[in-house]
Amino acid sequence: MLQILTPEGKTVGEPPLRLELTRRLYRAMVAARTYDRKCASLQKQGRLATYAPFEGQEAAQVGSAAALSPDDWVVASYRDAAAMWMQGYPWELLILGRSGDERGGAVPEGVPVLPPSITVGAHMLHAVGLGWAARLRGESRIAMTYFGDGATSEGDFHEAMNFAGVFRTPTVFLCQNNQYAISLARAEQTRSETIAQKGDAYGVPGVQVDGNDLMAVYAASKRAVARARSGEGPTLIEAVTYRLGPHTTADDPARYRDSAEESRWRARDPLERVRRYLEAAGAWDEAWQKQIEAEEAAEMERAVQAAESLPPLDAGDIFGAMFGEPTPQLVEQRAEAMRETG
Ligand SMILES: Cc1ncc(C[n+]2csc(CCOP(=O)(O)OP(=O)(O)O)c2C)c(N)n1
Ligand SMILES: [Mg+2]
Repeated sequence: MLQILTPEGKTVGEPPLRLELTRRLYRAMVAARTYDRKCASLQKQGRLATYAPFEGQEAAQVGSAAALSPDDWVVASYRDAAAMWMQGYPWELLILGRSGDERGGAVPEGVPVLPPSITVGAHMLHAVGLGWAARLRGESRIAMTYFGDGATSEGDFHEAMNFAGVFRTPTVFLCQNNQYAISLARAEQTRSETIAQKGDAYGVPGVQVDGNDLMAVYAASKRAVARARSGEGPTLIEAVTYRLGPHTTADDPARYRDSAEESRWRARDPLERVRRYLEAAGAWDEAWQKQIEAEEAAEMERAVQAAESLPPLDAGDIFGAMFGEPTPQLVEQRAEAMRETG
């Protein structure tokens, strides 16, 4: 397993990131954690629907997305807000989407990110298709797709990997192995020793990295992105990490795992290890920490305000999101919804 930054914040070998970029990505992880905790709190206040927190997985998402060029695709799941935001998806749309408002899925022009997939695994195929389309058009953009350990048991994962392997599509498969698929532990998910080795069957190189190590994730992603862009084909990256919170706000992890396990992983907090590294390099102090936390908190307040100050969605509008020309059934359903909601 590739590790560059140890939990104590010491580097093994040459760091792949310069100090200034490390500081920027640390700040991005602080922003991601601010968003995540804000959403969990909004959900408790009844202002969001079910929310899937990703605390503990910030390095896996930020470190991988940082390896992309601005027009590369991000095709992700419900737990990957930080990766989507890194590639330009605004916080306010992520918040809006989680409040159940369809307008959260309207991706701004020029942002190469698909709305998050709730269907486990289905979106990996979309990422393969987007990369394949880019290749056919002679574009150099690639697609990075984010999914979990559980998603690698889905048929869609195998179809996506096979197609990508056969056609050498420019796809990076980024698996966040967070040890659980809801309550199902990783060991019960698959007899495969690692998830990375699942790439072997498809001729797709697989690499396992410490997913709580920003530098290892970044280094592996950089290599995979370069490989995809140069036409050498896909890579499967297994980022070994841990979901510190519940599966969603509707889940109680105490029913299937013990708190000692959570404490062990808390000690491997991806933010804390970068913080230690920066501090040792003289590039972190309390004042800066307070400043960025305050600025990110203010930014999140702005995003919440922007999401919540939109005029209410007309119930009829949700029927317009799927087809240019609505089907007769949709016309009928829309009329019914309008009658019921007045
Ligand atoms: C096709 C499909 N089957 C089942 C579900 C219900 N479901 C939602 S999340 C989840 C577990 C997914 O686990 P994993 O892929 O490890 O991702 P994680 O939630 O841990 O990020 C399941 C079974 C779903 N959304 N879609
Ligand atoms: Mg999982």
